[in-house]
Amino acid sequence: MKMSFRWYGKDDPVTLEQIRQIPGVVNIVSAVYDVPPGQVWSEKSIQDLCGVIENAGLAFEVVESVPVPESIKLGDENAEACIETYCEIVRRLGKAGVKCICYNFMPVFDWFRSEMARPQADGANALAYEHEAVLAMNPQENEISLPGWDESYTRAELRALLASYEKVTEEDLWSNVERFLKAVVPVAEEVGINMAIHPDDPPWGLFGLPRIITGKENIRRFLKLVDRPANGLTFCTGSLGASKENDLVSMAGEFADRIHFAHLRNVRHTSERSFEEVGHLSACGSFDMYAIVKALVNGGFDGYVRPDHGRMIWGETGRPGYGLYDRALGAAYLNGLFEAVYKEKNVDKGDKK
Ligand code: DNO
Repeated sequence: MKMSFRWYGKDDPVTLEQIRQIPGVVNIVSAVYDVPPGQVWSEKSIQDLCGVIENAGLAFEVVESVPVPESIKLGDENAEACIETYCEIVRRLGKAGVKCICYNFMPVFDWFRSEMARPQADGANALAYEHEAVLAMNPQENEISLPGWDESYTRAELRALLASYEKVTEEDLWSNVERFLKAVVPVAEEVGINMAIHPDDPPWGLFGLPRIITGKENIRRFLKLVDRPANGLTFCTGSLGASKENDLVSMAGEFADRIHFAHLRNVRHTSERSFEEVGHLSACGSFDMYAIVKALVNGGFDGYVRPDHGRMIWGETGRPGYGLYDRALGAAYLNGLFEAVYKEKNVDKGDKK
C-alpha cells in the first residue's frame, strides 16, 4: 500500500511541506489544472507539476482526475477527437512516470452534496447529502454551488448540456464507456498506467441523468467490458457506501485485484438515502473500516490509498472536504489499520519514509 494525499496544486491552501510531515505519506495525488477539459495537457505543465512535488520530497504517481469530456459520455460527433486527445494525455503522463489515473464517467455533475458545512455536535462541520433537499433542487433554474462542480459553465451552457442528455439512457452510457475503454486501456497498458474509474457519488441517478458505476453488478459488468488489469477501479468507500445496498467488505474482497486506488473514508447514514460525512474511524460512522482494509489486503490489493474527505476541525477553513487536519488524522488511522492487518498476516510492508 502506498499512502497518498490529494493536493490541488499551487493554489491549494494545504502545502506540500505540510503534507510531507504526515507520517507515512509518500505520494501526492494531483492533476494539471491550467488546461480546460478536452485539451491536451502540455508537457511543460506535467513536468512542472512533477518538479514541485519531487522537490518537496514526495512522489507523483497518481493523477486524479483526467476529466472525461461530456462529448465522450454523450457519444456525440466530437467523441472520437476527444478520445484521441485523452489517449495523448495518458501517453504523456506515462512518460512522466505516472502509474495510475483516476477518472469518472458521471454525466454533468461530479460528487454531489446538499450541504457544505453541516455543524457537528463536537463543533466540527462536515459535508452532507439530504436526499429530499436534492430532489427539490432544479439545476435548470437555480444557481447551485457544488464542491466537485466545474463552475466554468454558464447557466445557459448548463441548460444546453442537461438538454443534450435528455435522450441518453443508461445503456447509451454503457456503450459510450465501452468505446472509451477500448481506445484508452491499450494505450494505458503500453505506457504502464492503470486506469481506475471512480464510482458515482452518490451511486444513483440524479435529475434524470444516468449513472452506471453504482454497485457490485454494474462494476462486474464494467470490468468485463475490457477484462484487463489496466481497466480497474478506484474503490471509494464513501461513494459506494452512500447506498445501503452496497456491501463494501464483500466488494473490496471481490474486486481487490482490480482496485488500483482506494479512497477510504466513513459516512453516517441518516436515512435511506441521506448521509453525512464523519471522521474516518469505524466508530464514527456506518462502515467497518477495519473489515474493509482486511478484505482489500486479503484479496491482494497493493495499490495507492488516500484518506478522503475530512471534516473541518480546529477552526480550519478551506476547500470543502479537503482541509489538512482531518484528512491527516484519517491517514494516521488508515496507516494503523494497514499495519495491523499486515502484521496479522506476517507481511512486512513497513513503507518507510
Ligand atoms: C471527490 C472526489 C471526486 C473524484 C472524481 C474522480 O472528492 O473523489 O471528485 O476526484 O470523481 O474523477
